[in-house]
Amino acid sequence: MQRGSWAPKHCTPRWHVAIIIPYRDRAAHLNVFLKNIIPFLQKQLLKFTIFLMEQTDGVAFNRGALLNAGFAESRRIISNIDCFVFHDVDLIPEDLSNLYACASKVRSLVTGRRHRRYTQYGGYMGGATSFIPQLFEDINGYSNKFYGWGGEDDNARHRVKKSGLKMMKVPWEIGRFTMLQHADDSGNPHVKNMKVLGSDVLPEVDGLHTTNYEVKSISYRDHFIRILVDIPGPD
Ligand code: UD2
Ligand code: MN
Repeated sequence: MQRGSWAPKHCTPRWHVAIIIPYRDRAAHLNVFLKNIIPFLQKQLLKFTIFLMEQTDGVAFNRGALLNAGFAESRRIISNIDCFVFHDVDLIPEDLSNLYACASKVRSLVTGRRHRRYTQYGGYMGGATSFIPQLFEDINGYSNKFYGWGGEDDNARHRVKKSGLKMMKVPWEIGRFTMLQHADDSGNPHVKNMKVLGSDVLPEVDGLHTTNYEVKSISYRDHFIRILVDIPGPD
């Protein structure tokens, strides 16, 4: 067994899932998240490894670049991961039948928050999404150009469409999550020109293959692997 991974003992798991968490300065959320997600994934009898992709201070938060770095680094550490779930730290799944697995299409695992339905525009990509590695490569990952809150999820929707791929979402009833309360983060100001950028930054010019980051440290914790990365500021 790889360090930092978990697998069921009495059956052969169908997937080895990497849970990639974009993260900075949300220790209270991380605690609650881990307490909930670990038993949840264990009950689903998945083999899994959680990667906490933590961005150093100084540059506005960049969720897309962190997720790209998480994809690349996790594959470098464990070569045979066959399913990726990109997951906000503040979302707790409420229904055990929301299987954290992959399909031949991009899957959005989130449909609503508690009893509220998210605005379900087609291709909603926020919160938690699963990809087999080939699909993530097909859309060239996320854009790296979104510094601050917003836009990278809508841009990902354009990338899926532009690459001729389809998305699926889990049924409304099982895709409900609790979102932990939070205020806006000072290191995560709203993205300017979100709409323009949302449709403009396309997979041909920017994404997984152009992600620029420097790994500062990798540490193995009890149930996850923390990777601290420096992301250079916007050009
Ligand atoms: C929505 C989306 C999220 C993302 C974001 C826009 C849902 C449920 N979530 O989240 O996926 O598209 O809009 O960028 O639709 N984070 C930190 N530290 C920070 C800032 C962010 O750890 O200082 C991480 C953390 O994992 C957080 C995630 O980034 O859950 C998304 O940021 P948010 O929770 O502030 O944004 P929110 O809830 O509007
Ligand atoms: Mn949130």
